[in-house]
Amino acid sequence: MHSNTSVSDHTQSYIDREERYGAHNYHPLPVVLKKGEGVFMWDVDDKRYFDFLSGYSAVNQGHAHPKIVAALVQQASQLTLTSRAFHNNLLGEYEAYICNYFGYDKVLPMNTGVEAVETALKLARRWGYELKQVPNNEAVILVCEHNFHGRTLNVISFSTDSSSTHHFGPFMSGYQVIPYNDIPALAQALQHPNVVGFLVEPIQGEAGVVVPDEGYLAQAAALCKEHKVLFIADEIQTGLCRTGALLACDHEQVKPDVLILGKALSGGTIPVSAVLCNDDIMLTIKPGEHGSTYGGNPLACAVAIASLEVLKEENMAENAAELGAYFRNELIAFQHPNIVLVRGKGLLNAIQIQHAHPDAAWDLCITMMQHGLLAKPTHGDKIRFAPPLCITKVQMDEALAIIKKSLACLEN
Ligand code: IF1
Repeated sequence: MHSNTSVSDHTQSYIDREERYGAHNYHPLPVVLKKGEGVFMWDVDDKRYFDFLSGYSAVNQGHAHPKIVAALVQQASQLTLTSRAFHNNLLGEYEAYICNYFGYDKVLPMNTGVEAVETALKLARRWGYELKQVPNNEAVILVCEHNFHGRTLNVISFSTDSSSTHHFGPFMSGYQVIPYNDIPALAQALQHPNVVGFLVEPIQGEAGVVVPDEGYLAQAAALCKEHKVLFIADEIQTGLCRTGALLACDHEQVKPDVLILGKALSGGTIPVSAVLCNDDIMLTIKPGEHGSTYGGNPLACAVAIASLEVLKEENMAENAAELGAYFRNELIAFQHPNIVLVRGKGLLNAIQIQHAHPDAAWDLCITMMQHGLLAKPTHGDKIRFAPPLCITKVQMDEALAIIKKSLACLEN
């Protein structure tokens, strides 16, 4: 059953050096990549692969997008960092662009996704104390079971995944975990007067692309409004056209009180994240009370503007909706006995494998790798399929053929 994962000596030499000098905080597939372009990556032996992970939705625009790279290179030779001790000529342009793009009064620029999540949580608490008059240090933020919002100590404080929390305590208080996709549970939790926010992924990515029932987001947002609680959408993975709309919340016409973006905000070039909300929330943070060395740096501003422009210029939401539905329908119609579930929205999809062998999903990923497609299991038996949103129908058909051919490895 185990696929032969022998790799070339050349590839193995790279892997061995990482093993010797790098932290062992990941278990990557045995592939060493050196180049990316569009939906493809090439390894050190010049073998080509379809990228069906897209850097966990950071490379929505495709690898080495010419417009984004051009913006990066041009600005890199001009000015990369002033710090926020001084103004720069790009920050205001970027702030105006992204605020008008998503329809909010203001943006707080950060770098990684988890920094934006932390920023959103601080804003919710500050808003709670200063506008909702919650007693100091008693704010509660609701989060969902099986959430993934990043890996800082505060954010793992409300993780329900022991691999994220074991032996990292003690943890931050002020969070209440409720079941995902459960309106009665949310309604019950909102009775608590000190609740200031509800942090939610519109689709739970890491949990295995868990899509909530139709109407969940709209009902949750309405309940939050009714109880004067901020609806905080973590669209770091689901946003920026990945699910077939600009934001996953758009599928239900939900406008989050606080919108968190990251990953594809830079098209997979450098870490760029952002929190957007209106003045009543954003202006609760005063000068000197929050920030980051690289937050809003001119290089990030230039790259983010180009990355956002590309999404619209190349109709990536529409393409994700059309080819995502095609992908799911093709896999469902294939009716492979070991595929017990196909789910997702747009080009954020996953399959669930049922097989006597516990490593079946991993083995399938190894086989797909050997046939030229890269994807990775999540939570054991699920495999996420998330190609760049620039994928064409012809490329999708070639990728589907690889997936279908590789599934044969489960049959012996
Ligand atoms: C890793 C997971 C995905 C995210 C959502 C915040 C963040 C992420 C919804 C934090 C980041 C990344 C982290 C990356 C792998 C990947 C991931 F497997 F870890 F869980 F996508 F599902 N909110 N997700 O998905 O953003 O600080 O990383 O920029 O840790 O290996 P970040």
